[in-house]
Amino acid sequence: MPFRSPRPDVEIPDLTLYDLLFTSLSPEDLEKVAVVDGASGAETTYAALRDQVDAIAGALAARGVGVGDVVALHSPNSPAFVAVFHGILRAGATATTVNALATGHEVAAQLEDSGARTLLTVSPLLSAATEGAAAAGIASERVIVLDGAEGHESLADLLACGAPAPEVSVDPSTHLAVLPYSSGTTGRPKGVMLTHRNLVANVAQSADLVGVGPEDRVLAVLPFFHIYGMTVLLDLALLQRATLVTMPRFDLPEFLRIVQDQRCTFVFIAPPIAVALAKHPLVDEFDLSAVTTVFSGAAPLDGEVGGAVARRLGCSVRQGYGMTEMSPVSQLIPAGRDDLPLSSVGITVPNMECMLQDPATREEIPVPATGVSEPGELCCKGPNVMVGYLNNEQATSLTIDEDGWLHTGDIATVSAEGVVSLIDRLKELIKYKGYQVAPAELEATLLAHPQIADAAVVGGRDEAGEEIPKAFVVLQEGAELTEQDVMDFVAGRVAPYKKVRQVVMIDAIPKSSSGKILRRNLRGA
Ligand code: 4UU
Repeated sequence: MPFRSPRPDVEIPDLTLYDLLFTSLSPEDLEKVAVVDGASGAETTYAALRDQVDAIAGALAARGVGVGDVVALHSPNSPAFVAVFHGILRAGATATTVNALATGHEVAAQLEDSGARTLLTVSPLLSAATEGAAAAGIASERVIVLDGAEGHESLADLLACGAPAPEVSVDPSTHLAVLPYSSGTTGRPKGVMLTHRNLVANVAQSADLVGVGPEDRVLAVLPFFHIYGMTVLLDLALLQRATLVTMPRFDLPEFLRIVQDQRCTFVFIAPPIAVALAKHPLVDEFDLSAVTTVFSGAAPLDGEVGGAVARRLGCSVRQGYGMTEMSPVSQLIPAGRDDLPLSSVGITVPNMECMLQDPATREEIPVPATGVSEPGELCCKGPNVMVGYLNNEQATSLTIDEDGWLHTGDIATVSAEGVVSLIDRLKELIKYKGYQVAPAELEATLLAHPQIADAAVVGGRDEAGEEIPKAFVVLQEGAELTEQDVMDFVAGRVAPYKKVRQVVMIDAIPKSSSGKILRRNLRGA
C-alpha cells in the first residue's frame, strides 16, 4: 500500500498563479511591504508590486509576448526579479529561469532548448547573456537589461510603457507557468514542464506545514531561479503576505548583517549555510534574535549541524525535501514538529501518494506496522508532479512510469508514522552546495578535450565531507595531462559550481555490457 500524508488533503484553487497571489489582496495587504532589497533597504509594497507586475505584463504583450511564448529570466535575486517573474506569467507566457552563474554556452543551450525568444537579464551578467542570445539567434532588441545597458531596453522602459496588462485566459491545469531545468535521474538538463496548477498545488500543499505567516520577514538568499526559491519564496511567502528580503548571492558577513538589520524571522537555506551558522565565529557578532526558524533543503542536512544551529540561534531548525519535477516539495518537517529528527525529511505533504520500490526487483516495499521500512526508491504521485520534460518523451517515460509514479532517484525509508528518511541517491545527479550538477554534461565537456579518451563523473567528497564533482579520466596514448590541467580545462567551460574538484586518472572506465558507466563502482573509489 502506498503511504500518504498524516494530514488531510487540502483544496487546490483552480487559479493561475497571478490570480492566486494578486487578485485577493485586501486593503491592509496592499499597504504591507512585499519585498525589501536587503542591500539598500528599499521597500516595495504589495500594491506597488502588483502594479509593476501588471505594467511588465502590458509591456511584454506590447512587445509581442503572449500565450505560448517562452521568456527567459536570467538574474540573481532582487525586487525586480519578483516583479518580472510574475509579469511574464501574467502576460500568459512561460518563464524559463536561467542560473545566474551560467556561462554563455549554458545560456545558449537553455534558450535553444526552451525555445525562448526574449531574454531578461542584468548588466553584471550581460556578457554571458549576449553570448548566449547571439548563439541562440535572439536579436539584441529582444535582450532586456533590467538595470540598463547601452543599446538595450531596461526595466524602467518596461514600467514606463503604459500598455495595459493583456486579457489572457489560460487553463491553469494545462498551461505551462515555468520551465526550470533539471537533469532528473539521468542525462543532461531538461526543461521541466510545470503548469500553474502544479505550482498553485505545491503552495497549497505546503503552506501550513512550512509555517510562514503574514508577520514573517523571510530572507530570500536562495536563488529564485531554482525551484526551491521559486515556490517557497516567490510564491508561498507572497501568498502568505509575508515580506521577502532579497540578497543577490550568499556572503556570510552581508547575510548576517541583513538578517540582523532587517529582523528576519524565517531563513531558508541550503546545507552549506547551516555549516557556517553552526561554526563560524562571526555569527556571535550579530544580533540574530528575530530568527524563529531556519529551514534547510536541496541537499542532505547533517543532523548534528542542524542541532548546533538550533542551539546557537535559539530557533527551530527544520528541513524539506523535494525535486524540481515535483514543484518541488514532497516531504518536510512541519512547523511545530521539532520532535521529528533532523536526520529525516519529515512527513509527506497532503494530496500526495508515495511508495518505496526495490530498484532491483521493482517490487513495492511495505510500510511496517511498527519501526522503519527497508530502503527503496521513493516514488510519488500528486497534483504537483510535472507534466513531463519538454520535447523529451523518452526521458519523461523513464521518470514517470506507466502507473503514473514519478521516480525520484532517491533511496529512502519510511516509518510506521510516515516519517521519511533519505538514505542514498540512486540517480547520477551530483549536488554541489544544493546546485544541480549533471555528470553527463561534465563527461561531454571532458570528452571534448583531444587528449582525453574517456571520462566518468560521480559525486566525491571534499575534506569537509561536502559532495563535489569528481572525474575519472582515461588519457589518450602519450598524452601528458595532469589532474590540474583537467580541472582547469573544465573550469574554463562551465559555471563555477559545476567545476570538477577532484580528478583520478585510470586505465579504463568500468562499463556494463550495454556501455553504461558503472557509477556505483566509481563512487568511493
Ligand atoms: C537530501 O533541490 C531541490 C529541491 C529542494 C527543496 C525542496 C523542498 C527544498 C526545500 C523544500 O522544502 O530540487 P532539485 O531538483 O534541484 O534537486 C532534487 C534532488 C533530490 O532528488 C535529492 O537528491 O536534491 C536532493 N535533495 C535532498 N537530499 C533535495 N532536498 C533534499 C534533502 N535532503 N532535504
